[in-house]
Amino acid sequence: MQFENLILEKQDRIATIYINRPKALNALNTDTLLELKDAVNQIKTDDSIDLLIITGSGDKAFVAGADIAFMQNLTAMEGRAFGALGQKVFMAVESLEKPVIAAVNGFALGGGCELAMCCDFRIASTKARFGQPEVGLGITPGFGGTQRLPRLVGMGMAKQLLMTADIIGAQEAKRIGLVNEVTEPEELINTVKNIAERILSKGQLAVRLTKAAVNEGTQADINRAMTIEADAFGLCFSTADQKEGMNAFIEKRKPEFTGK
Ligand code: DAK
Repeated sequence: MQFENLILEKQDRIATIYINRPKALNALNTDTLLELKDAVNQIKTDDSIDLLIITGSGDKAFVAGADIAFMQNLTAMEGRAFGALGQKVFMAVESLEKPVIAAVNGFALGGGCELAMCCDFRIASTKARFGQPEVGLGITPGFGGTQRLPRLVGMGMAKQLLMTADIIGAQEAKRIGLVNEVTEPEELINTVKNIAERILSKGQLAVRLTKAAVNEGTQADINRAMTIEADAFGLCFSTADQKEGMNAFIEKRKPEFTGK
C-alpha cells in the first residue's frame, strides 16, 4: 500500500512508521489519521512483524499536533467526527497486540503528545518537546489527552500541563514519567531498536499477553484485574514458548522461542 503522509518500513520483525508531512511539522489531518489506521491494520495482520516503532520524519518534529489549518473552520459536527476518528485510530495503536514504542524525535504537541501516549512507552531525544497546547487555541484536547496524561503522570501534574499549555523538554518529561529514557538525537533510533531487540528475544505470546493484561487490568477493579492476570498466566501454559522457556532454563541454555 502506498502512503502519502507516512512512511512504513519493515525490517527484521520491526515495523517503523514515520509520520511524514514535513511542511506542517508532521501535523495530523484526516488523511494522515486514515493512513495511520491502515498501516496499523496492516501491521496487525502481518505475521512477519512483532513490534512497531512510531516516529516523525525529519529532525524537528515527532508530530506538532492536529493540523490547525485543517481544523480552523470545522463545524461542531465535523470537529466531533475528527476527534472521534483520532480517538479510534489511537485506540487501535494502544490495543495493537504487538508492542508499540514511540521514538520522540522533536515536537510532540497536542495530538502528537497524544499519539506518543497511546504507545506502550516513549523514548525521547534531547530535542523532544512535549505539551498539550489546546487551551491556548480555545479547544480541549481531543485525541485522549485528558485521559491518558493523568494516567501516566498523575492528576495534578496532568492538570497543570493541560491548563497552562506549557511545553516541557525531554528531561522534564522523563522526570514526571512521561518518557522512559532520553538520548542524543543521533542515537534515538538505535536506542529504541536496542530495546526492541530485547523485547523480541523473549516469548512473543507472553509479551503480548503481558501488554493486554496491563492495558485491560489497569482499567478494571483490582479483583477483576487479578482474574485478567491469572487468565493470561494460565494461557501461557498452553504454549510451546512456555515449554521452551522453562526447558531452556533447566537445561542451562538460551531459549529458542517460536511465538507458538
Ligand atoms: N498544524 C498545522 N500546521 C502546523 C502545525 C500544526 N499543528 N504546527 C506547525 N505547523 C506548520 C506551521 O504553520 C509552518 O507552516 P508554514 O508557515 O511554513 O507554511 C510550519 O509547520 C513550520 O512551523 P513554524 O514556522 O511555526 O516552526 P517554528 O519552529 O517557528 O515553531 C512550533 C514550531 C511547533 C512551536 C510551532 O509550529 C507551533 O506552535 N505549532 C503548533 C503547535 C500546536 O499548537 N499543536 C497543537 C495543535 S492542537 C479535537 C481533536 C483534536 C484535537 C483537539 C480537539 N476535537 C475534535 C475535540 C487536537 C488538537 C491539537 O493537536
